[in-house]
Amino acid sequence: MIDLRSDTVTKPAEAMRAAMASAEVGDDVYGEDPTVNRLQDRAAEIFEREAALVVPSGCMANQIAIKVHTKPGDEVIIEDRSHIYLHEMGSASVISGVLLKPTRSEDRSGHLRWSEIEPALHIGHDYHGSATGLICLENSHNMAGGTVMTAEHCNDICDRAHSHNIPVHLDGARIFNAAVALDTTVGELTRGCDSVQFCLSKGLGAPVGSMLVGSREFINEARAWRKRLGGGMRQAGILAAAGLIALEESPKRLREDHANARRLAEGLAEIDGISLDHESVVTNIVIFDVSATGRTPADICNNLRDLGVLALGWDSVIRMVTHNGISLDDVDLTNETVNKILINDRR
Ligand code: TLP
Repeated sequence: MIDLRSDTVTKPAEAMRAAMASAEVGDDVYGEDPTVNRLQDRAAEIFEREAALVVPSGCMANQIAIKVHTKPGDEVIIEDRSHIYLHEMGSASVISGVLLKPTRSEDRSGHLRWSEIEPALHIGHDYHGSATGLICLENSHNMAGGTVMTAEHCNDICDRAHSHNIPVHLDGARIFNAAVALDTTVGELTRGCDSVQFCLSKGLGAPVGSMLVGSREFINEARAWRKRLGGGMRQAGILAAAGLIALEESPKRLREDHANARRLAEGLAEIDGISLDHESVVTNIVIFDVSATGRTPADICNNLRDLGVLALGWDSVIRMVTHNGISLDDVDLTNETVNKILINDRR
């Protein structure tokens, strides 16, 4: 099977499995797991922050950040196709008692500009409204097709938010993809944000885990919330050993995933009935519209599955994500398979 459903499907490399098998461990709830501590120190260093924390998943990392930054009744400004809004099961309302204020970015990239955030702000002492307690950003933007936000753009939002005493959290599940695409560092790209979550278990290829980075004070509070939410793991060094390899080694090969995604997009864009601007594909996510084929995405995905290709479809679009388990040959075979299915349709 050529599995393009997500970069979450990656399996740990041999080096990761070997490191996991021999990892030095301790009880991380006591802060005594040396491998976890090494991973946290390295993440803090790479992101140029005071501290970092390992958490089981990206969802938990985002939810802890929202909890630490806000109080119940606050409003959180967020792009309306972001993961926190669409795919975290209303957790921000359940856990933090906040309202998410979904705000549409009119830019194709899906990245909100300050001019779009400003009208959504609630600041001051309006007795009726709920106050803006946080702004959440996402880089790369998954549902907008892995699009990237520059450091300048991100800093502009952070500076203006901070001038109103509003913190900014970045869902950087794929921040390393964004940094590679923009030829910069994750430190540079996230400097203005008060907290960042990034995933070890997506394009970086670790089996489990995400990390939060921020100030020591933020991370101390985040550690307490991780425990409350049941995320205090014991000999987590077994997982952190794979995480260390993901952090140190995997960013070097993301360029390959991006080149594969671009080639996939170029091939797909040539197929009748598919609408896709391949120039907009700069990381590892390809989203294309199939309405003009007269077929539903679910139907096309079922046909693809029968021919050995897995993809995700919803509304009028299909998403394909490249990762370390996808080769150039897989990409070419996928393009041929989509072409075959849609050509057969036209006969
Ligand atoms: N994204 C998954 C699905 O949940 C949609 C995927 O296949 O892309 N932030 C962003 C931007 C994400 O894309 C995801 C996962 C998460 C957070 C959550 O990470 P996990 O799955 O580790 O909780």
